[in-house]
Amino acid sequence: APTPHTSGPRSFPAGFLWGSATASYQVEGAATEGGRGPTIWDTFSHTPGKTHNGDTGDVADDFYHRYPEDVKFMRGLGLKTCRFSIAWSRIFPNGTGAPNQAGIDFYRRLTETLLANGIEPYATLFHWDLPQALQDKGGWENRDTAKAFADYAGFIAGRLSGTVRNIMTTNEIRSFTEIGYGSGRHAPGLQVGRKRLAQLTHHAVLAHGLAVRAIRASAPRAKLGLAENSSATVPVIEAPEHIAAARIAMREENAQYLGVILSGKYTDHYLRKLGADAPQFTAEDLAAISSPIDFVGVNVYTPDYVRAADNEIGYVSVPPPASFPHMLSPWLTVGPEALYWAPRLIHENWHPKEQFITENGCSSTDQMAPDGEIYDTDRVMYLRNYIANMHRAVTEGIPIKGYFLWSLLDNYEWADGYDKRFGITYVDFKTQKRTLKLSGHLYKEIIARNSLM
Ligand code: GBH
Repeated sequence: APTPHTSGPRSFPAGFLWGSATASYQVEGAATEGGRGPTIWDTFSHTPGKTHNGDTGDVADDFYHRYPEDVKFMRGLGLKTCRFSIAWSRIFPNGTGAPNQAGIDFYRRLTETLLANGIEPYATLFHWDLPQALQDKGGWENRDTAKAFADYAGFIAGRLSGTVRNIMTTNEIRSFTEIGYGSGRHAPGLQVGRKRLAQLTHHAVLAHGLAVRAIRASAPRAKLGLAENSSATVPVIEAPEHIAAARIAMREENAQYLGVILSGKYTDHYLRKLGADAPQFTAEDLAAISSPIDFVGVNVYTPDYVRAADNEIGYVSVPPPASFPHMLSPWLTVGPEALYWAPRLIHENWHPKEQFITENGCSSTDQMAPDGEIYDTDRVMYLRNYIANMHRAVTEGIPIKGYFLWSLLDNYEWADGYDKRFGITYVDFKTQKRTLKLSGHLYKEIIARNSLM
């Protein structure tokens, strides 16, 4: 095996955490086993016409049963860490009320198995699978959901404190609010309009903050953060005026998500833009929302190009032309420099102590060649270039401590069902057989050397 190094021109700092990321509903399956309660994704995926081909996460990667083999597989890749999510409805089948011991035991076994294989667990407490019982009471539109989340978070962090030291409260507040209640493409499939969307987004950031407080009380040694898909603003040309514009855009495009969480304020521009549709909130809410955290997780996929403009706010967005290259998912435009600019501009705006890239990856056609190999050379190209840009950020002193590739396995890609594969490992969904793709071999080499080649 190659010797890991830390001093070559393309190497990463010693101890850099290379990992992979997944989410409960996308991999676990066993949707009705172990006392798990129904979630909004069970309801949505079983509603005709909502997902590609009517696909559901009923079985997915069957990770609930196959995790012992899958963890061994991770170890074979050399992964140092694994990001997974806890299904709220396995712990509290109705969102609140009596806990379900079988659910707690599942995550205890999973995290013990990870540790026994030398892999550090990074747990996300909410990756979109809201208990249906809470949706029946209004979901994120109901402020009580924030309190219910904090209760669940404090409870499970305490119960797992023996094996789980690193916790992310939520995954992508921006996505589950905008797509669940704005466009309606994801569960619960609503289109509530701008005012209600702003208010429920406030409840979601409040849920994060209240959860931070609850976890500090129940698991004082935990390292806490969240995983957010910030808008990854990129200066269209790397010239000082456009860089300054991208810095402002980072602040304003993320004002109701990372911005309020890291600064404790909604920006004047955000509140002015919304006018009468601005959320109702108190100073106490803002204090809770901005409770200190230990790290910021950033999910990076696509660039949002901006340029300087002579207008009130100082920038305009530059939408990609129709010819712009993208991966198999039409939304996934290829802009490797997003993995340099997002961490840098987050650092320059809010100075979080540590950052992690909590997701980065892509969809590809992933056809199996006659020799049984999967030549996903486009994903190899994608990863090499994105990781090279992260390397630039690390080299310039942005405190990025680790990288979680999305995803270890092909899995249930939400409304796209099993049609879009994001794994570095191919999954035959008929047999559950796993086959490492060419991109998986690349990642294994990068981890072994702690360096790009
Ligand atoms: C992440 O979202 C998620 O955290 C993860 O669960 C997911 O599997 C992964 O990315 C890959 O998609 O279909 O036009 O409505 C990334 C941000 C936001 C990108 C929703 C896709 C849907 C666009 N995603 N967006 S559309």
